[in-house]
Amino acid sequence: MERVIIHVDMDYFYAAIEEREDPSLKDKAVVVCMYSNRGEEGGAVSTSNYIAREAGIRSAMPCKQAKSLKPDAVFLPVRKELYENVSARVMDILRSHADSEENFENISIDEAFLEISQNCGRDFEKARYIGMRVKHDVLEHEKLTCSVGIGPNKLIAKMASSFRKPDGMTIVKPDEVRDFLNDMPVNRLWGIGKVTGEKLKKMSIETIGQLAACDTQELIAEFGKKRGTWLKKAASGIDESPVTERTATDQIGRMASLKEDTRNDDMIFALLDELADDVIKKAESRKVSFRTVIMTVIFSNFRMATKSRTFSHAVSGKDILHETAREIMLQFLHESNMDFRRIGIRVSNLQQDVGQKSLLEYF
Ligand code: DCP
Ligand code: MG
Ligand code: MG
Repeated sequence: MERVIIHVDMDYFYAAIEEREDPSLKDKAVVVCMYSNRGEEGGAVSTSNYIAREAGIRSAMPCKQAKSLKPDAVFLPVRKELYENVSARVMDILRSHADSEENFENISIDEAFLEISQNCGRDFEKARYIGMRVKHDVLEHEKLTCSVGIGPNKLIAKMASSFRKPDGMTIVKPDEVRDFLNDMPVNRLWGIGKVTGEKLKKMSIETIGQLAACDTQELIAEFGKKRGTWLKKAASGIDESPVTERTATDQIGRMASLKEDTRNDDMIFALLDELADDVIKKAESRKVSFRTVIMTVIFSNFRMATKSRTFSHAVSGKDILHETAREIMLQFLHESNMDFRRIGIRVSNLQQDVGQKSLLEYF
């Protein structure tokens, strides 16, 4: 069955956030630096805005070198926590456009895949509209631009999002995949690094089209079975990997949208109980108890709020989670008069339950 997948990558993410926070930076070259413990001299460039990139400044370049390329650029230290908070809010906006919770995959601080096959009825014109909505929502709520790629799989969507940057959107329909890839340099294929790129060059394979035309056996002989087969497939634009949320291993959580934006207690608590039940089931199957309950709500204006409660000891079971979740939810309801859009519940500070047998062994 054909799929439709969106990849979103934020534009010059850290530097864009700094520009947003301080509008006086707008027309200046901005370089965000990760300073090492040797101070300003030893740092490397995390990212820079597009004005700075015009001067040749690139990520991972020594800050010293960046300074010599553009002495009048504004150099700022990385503020990771701020960027992580912005990222979490952006991800919530993006997630709300995916077919469902499970059809969303956050792959880095500024990137995510969304499967939208159902939402667009597998129609790439409707997908274009969803892509525009995504860009619009991110800009409206976070004052940041992003670039969007839409394709029949993750590989193509990912390569499409970097095709036009910043603030771009590139759609590659299934029958356009071949042309899209054909003349691209082989090292632009997502997943090909320096080493593979150089090996291919030695084999006189310069473009993705040439790689796709290679004999699979020849590639297997050079790169091994797994890698060789992957190269052939990827160069042909084939990628079957699913879009799936990677949940943190130290947390168990569920989040879902309400049927409509609402403050209705019955609707909110019904969903909350359902989510809590799922969380408990997962915790029980992993045989863990938890000490912390965290609740996240997203309001109708996409603002996000989080509250948590930590117990002095590990707890488990449905009753305590339901009770805690309801208490926290009541606080949210008291503190705001906004409608709720999504609610999430997760447990952390997990502890492996000690079974009977191991208890005996322990003593
Ligand atoms: N980053 C970093 N060090 C790197 C690369 C990236 O610290 N070597 C950080 C800073 C970036 C963020 O990760 O803002 C996202 O990385 P991207 O590769 O998506 O780069 P940008 O978002 O900055 O720019 P672009 O507009 O090219 O996506
Ligand atoms: Mg980016
Ligand atoms: Mg990125």
